[in-house]
Amino acid sequence: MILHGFWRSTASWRVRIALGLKGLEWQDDAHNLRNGDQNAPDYLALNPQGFVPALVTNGEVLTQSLAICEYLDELHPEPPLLPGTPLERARVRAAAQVIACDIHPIQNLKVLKMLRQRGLDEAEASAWAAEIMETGLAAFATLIARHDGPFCFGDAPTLADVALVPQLGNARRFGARFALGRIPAIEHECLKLPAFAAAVPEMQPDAVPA
Ligand SMILES: N[C@@H](CCC(=O)N[C@@H](CS)C(=O)NCC(=O)O)C(=O)O
Repeated sequence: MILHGFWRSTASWRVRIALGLKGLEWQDDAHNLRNGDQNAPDYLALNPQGFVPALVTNGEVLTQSLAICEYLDELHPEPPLLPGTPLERARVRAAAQVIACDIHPIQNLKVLKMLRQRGLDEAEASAWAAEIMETGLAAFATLIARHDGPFCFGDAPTLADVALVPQLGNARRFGARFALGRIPAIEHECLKLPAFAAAVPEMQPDAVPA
């Protein structure tokens, strides 16, 4: 499998965690988003959205990180990323989508670039991203509050944790406050697991030192 990604991309990070949790091996093909590699014709042929990640497996190209994670989960059911009942699965998917559908898409690189083109300066664009993350993560914390830990939904990581941990990395980058409810404890617990620890941006071959 080839994972087209970028070290600091939170969506690529989600897939790295899922691959790691499943004990799968893959090769990285890095595309530097800062240089616009995602818009090169060769890459657009893989993902016309100009987004990473894309996973190439058995000659097929898969896009959208959550769809990729669920594909991996269906092919490699252990350990499961989704729980056993429809109700529990709906809850986990809802939490993951708070991040992947309602937080991340409105503060990603493309959107921040558009805001800058429309006159926001660097500080204003960063403040936008931080505010989106703070309000979204506050809702996420409330959503999972009534569930037991140490992970978002019980004693094993799910798709919700796979989405959460990378978003916290992004929140940190933009100075967003996220020490809400169980969130810091969940991050701490996840990072004890090798799959989460190996997936952090700084551990990736294309990482650029700060
Ligand atoms: N919903 C997509 C989002 C993908 C996405 O936004 N990727 C970002 C990096 S995290 C990207 O490639 N951005 C390039 C750009 O904004 O130009 C997914 O989950 O895969």
